[in-house]
Amino acid sequence: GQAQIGVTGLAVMGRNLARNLARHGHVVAVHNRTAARTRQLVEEFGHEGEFVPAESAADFVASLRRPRRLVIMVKAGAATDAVIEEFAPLLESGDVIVDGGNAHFEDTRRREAALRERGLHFVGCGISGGEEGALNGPSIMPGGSAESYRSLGPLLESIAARVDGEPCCTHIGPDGAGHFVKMVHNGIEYADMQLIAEAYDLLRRVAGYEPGRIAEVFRTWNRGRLDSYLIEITAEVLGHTDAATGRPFVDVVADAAEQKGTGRWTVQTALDLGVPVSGIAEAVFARSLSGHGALREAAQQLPGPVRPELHPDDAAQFADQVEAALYASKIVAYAQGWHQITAGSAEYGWDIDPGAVAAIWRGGCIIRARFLDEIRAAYAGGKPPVTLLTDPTFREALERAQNAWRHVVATAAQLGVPAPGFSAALAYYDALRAERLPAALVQGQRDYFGAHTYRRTDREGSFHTLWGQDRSEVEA
Ligand code: 2AM
Repeated sequence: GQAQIGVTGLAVMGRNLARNLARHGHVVAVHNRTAARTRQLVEEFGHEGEFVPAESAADFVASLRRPRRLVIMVKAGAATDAVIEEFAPLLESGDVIVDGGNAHFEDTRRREAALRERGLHFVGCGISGGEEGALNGPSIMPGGSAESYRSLGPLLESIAARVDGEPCCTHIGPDGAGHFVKMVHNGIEYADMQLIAEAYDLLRRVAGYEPGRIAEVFRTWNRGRLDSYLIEITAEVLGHTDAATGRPFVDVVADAAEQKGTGRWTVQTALDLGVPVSGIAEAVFARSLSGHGALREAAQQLPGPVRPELHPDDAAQFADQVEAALYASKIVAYAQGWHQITAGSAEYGWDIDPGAVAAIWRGGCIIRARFLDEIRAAYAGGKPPVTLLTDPTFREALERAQNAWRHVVATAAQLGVPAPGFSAALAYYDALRAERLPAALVQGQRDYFGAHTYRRTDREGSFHTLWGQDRSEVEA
């Protein structure tokens, strides 16, 4: 076989990935269950590079140079298993199967273990950036063995987005590490989007700005430390006018946010790992709440604050405070996401380099931003920070944002504007800072009703108070 790599599953993502590979001078074998798609790809885009179309699985495999590198781009779940089972028997020891779909990392771990038994490398590979990214340079998060990366890495790096000349692709870690990190990326994306949406809501309902004005504010922010793809596209969406009605586009869109599930996975996994990702969780819950029409309808009659909604005397000053609150909350959300990455890495033995993850998210993906350079720098020193919050750069930003952050959250509460992302971020920050937490009281309650025992601050051991008797303490 002559092809350096093959792609099977030629819907938009697979097709664009194959075109990206071909445009970079690689000979790409292409295959699809329905052969019409394969023919169409070669007809439409054959001039972009060297494609080797195959109609049968056997021809497809035969067209690949060894060790064979075969990328599967089909729907996550049963389809992925079906395609793996179709191709695995045709492959030989040392060949590499790449799953470029949005698989759950536990599925990737299972598939990797099963294929390793059969002498095959299986690489669960997170690919971020959507259709456009797949074609012009995505952020790529491959898991799997180090050996597989030696053969696959250069190909993937050649088609990834580039920032300052560096490819946005690195070997994340063994088995499911790549899909895990991609999952957390999406969770952080949910949190970031929610925070930006709250900033918009506050500028509109508290500062009294119209969407077009807010678009301008966001464009200004995008020239500063908040510079990011998400702020950029938010300004575009807010500046857009609905052609049919002449009204701001954002006002004619139904306010029920949908989700495909990776944010939910992030939170479910965080619960299992015992990692408090409250910013991501609030973002997932906020989308969920928005879709509960009957619940929201029933709640329309509930009373709000007695105080009228006062516009601050100085709306411009409030806008600056929202910018600071957004930046501080964003630091918290990302700190939580990185906590989850390091916790997952420890739990599964992945040895993930947290700075490298920041580096490959600087380009190609939805959360790409200047901000990620700071996170990378925070992990570049000798000893990684326990939390990003205490990195000197972020610590200073949090210090400067203090008053504004608190004022914005307090104002939101007083005026009845929901800001779950901003509030949860601030609560997390204050809880971590607290010298003593009311968790001590919770332990007392648990010991009272369930004899769950507690530890003491002054002595080793587990203790139980005989609440129903003379309230003496016994060592458990
Ligand atoms: P199709 O064109 O034959 O439907 C996205 O759905 C892509 O995954 C499509 O290219 C689709 O092929 C492919 N796909 C979906 N389910 C599949 C399966 N069970 N086996 C093979 N390919 C599948």
